[in-house]
Amino acid sequence: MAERRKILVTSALPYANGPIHFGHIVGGYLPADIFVRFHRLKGSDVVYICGTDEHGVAITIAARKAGVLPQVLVDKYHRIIKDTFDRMQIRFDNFSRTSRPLNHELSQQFFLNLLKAGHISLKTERQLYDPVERMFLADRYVLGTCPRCGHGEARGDECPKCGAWLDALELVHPRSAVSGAAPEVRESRNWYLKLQDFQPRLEAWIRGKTGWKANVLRFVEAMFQTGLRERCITRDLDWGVQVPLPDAAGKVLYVWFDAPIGYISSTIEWARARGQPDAWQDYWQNPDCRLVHFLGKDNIPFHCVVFPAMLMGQPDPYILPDNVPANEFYNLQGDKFNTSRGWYIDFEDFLAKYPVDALRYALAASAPETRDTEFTWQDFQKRVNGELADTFGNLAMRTLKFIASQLDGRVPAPGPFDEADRALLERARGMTTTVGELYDTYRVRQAMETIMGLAHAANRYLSEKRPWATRKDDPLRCATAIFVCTEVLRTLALLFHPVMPGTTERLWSMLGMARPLAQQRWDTFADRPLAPGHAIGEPEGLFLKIDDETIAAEVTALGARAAGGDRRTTVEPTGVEPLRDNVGFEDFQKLDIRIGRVRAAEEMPKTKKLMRFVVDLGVETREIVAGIKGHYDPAALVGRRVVVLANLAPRQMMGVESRGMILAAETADGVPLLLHPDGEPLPGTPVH
Ligand code: B3M
Ligand code: ZN
Repeated sequence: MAERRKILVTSALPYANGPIHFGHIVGGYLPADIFVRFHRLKGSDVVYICGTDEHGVAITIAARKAGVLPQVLVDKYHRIIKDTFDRMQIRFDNFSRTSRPLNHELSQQFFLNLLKAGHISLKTERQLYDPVERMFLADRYVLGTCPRCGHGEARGDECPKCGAWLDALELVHPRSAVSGAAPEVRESRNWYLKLQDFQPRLEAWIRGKTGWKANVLRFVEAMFQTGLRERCITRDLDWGVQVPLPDAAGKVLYVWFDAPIGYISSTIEWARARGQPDAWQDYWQNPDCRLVHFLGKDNIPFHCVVFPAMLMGQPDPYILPDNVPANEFYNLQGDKFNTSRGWYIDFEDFLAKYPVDALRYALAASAPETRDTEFTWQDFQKRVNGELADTFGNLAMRTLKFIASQLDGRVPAPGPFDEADRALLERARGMTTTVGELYDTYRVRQAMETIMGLAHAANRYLSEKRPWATRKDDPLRCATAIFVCTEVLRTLALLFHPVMPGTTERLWSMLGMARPLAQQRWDTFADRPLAPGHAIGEPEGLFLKIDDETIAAEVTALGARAAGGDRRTTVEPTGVEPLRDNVGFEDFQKLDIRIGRVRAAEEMPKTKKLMRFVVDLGVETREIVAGIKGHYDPAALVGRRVVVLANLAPRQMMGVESRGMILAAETADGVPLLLHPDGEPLPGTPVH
């Protein structure tokens, strides 16, 4: 037997700086998961790799905003993001984190290899510098107008609108995202990757590709036209992968250097976990392996130019992607998804009310494969009611209930086929080829249309054949029609399986099948029709319809949330203690609670929890010790207002006299969340 085709599939590593939304899922994850599930049915040897991207300024800015250390932030969002993927039935073979030591080591090795081969140069060049915050402004720390498309919110390294890979110095009207100040230009010593060394090889490689999306090719060609040049691949930051050289203190690798290497380290992790530590090389270093990167269009330059160049510059023979099927953007009811503005749909919430397969289908059927598309509640309702329930579900119920009630629960033996019977049967049988081709070439939307078209045709056929009317007078005609419809249903289960795995397995067992659908073989499926006499299982509804009021309520709730009613909090409460006994107002009045302003904050040595503060209370400044170490970045707290119980009797804590208490909420898992007032009251302002 020929060796099973090896396929390595990756989905872009999401930044662990916030929750992911429908747009992420439909762009880089669901299409990949569908592709992987399809290829498992094909019998290919597929490995599906992902993980969180935990470095870079996307992380440090979010951590700073939340007032926590980057590590605390990425730990939290790694968990939350992974949970969303689980709920969405996106099944990676390994889900790693770029902050793991293995990824650090491998990234440093890649850097040293490129340096040794002469593809990296060290230069002192001009960089943007924030005079207020006294820091170099890398990447997202600087905003400005995109020199390519004129978008006003371009970042120092990329434009979220047109996807250009930028140099911060190219931005028109740059401003610091930290202080808002106009940056100065200062010299800094950094390492540059000489991309121009690879241009001829990259061009030859990409121009030899067939089947790539036009948007991806256009983008890359434009980069070639401009001409590839040296790009700075190190940053003055204290979060990330250290530059592995003796004279590089305070320098880390640019996040887009170590992030794609995360694909490789995640594959190594997978291989080690299976007890075959070298198995990753059978994919990454095997010229017969097909590598596919799924992602959104803003990640094109890094996957089609930068990472391939980094791979070409290694002494080991890495493979390059066979395809990079990048998707366009996905919006929500006419506007961009925006979690901080409340313009999003919470996965947990959504999936508590609607089945995951309905969402997977609706997303797949509206995926932004060739142009920007959007999720609307109305479209979701239409797809669930009109397509899943009334077309696919209806065919299943009409057919299976008929068999159960009229035919003793057994698939009937067909009589001779007429033209209509044969046409439908052949259409169904040919579908493993046509739909297989669509799945294999990343055209999921068209696959959904084609499969639903078959369900639709089968419903029409059933209405024309009217088996319930021919049952008595012409039982053979009745049997033939039911046989044909059962064959169509069996095929629909397979065709829809990559998109709706749970529902189709349910249908499969209603069809009375013993071995799971996931273990069927795509290529031989059409040659193994149901045997007459086969006993089916218990038919039950596949999809529930959603009524108009429910949809109207969802649309209203979305609007209300965006208007500020229900913002997502940073840390979810997980449990509450019972309320205590009442106290009199006089007792409450004894407490002197004031607004304080943090003048200084530092972590105390030799303790796990304590941080030492100097707090301005208006009338005086004093020292207070608080148990929040590890949860907040002390530097980010300076200047912040806090709420202080000012007349708590002084206490000695680790050698410091703490005078007062900084109030914080404490979550059930022990995370302290500092309180702060609305507005900016003066220090000393009383609280009651
Ligand atoms: N984290 C960008 C993004 O989430 C980035 C992808 C990395 S893939 C190696 O858009
Ligand atoms: Zn742009």
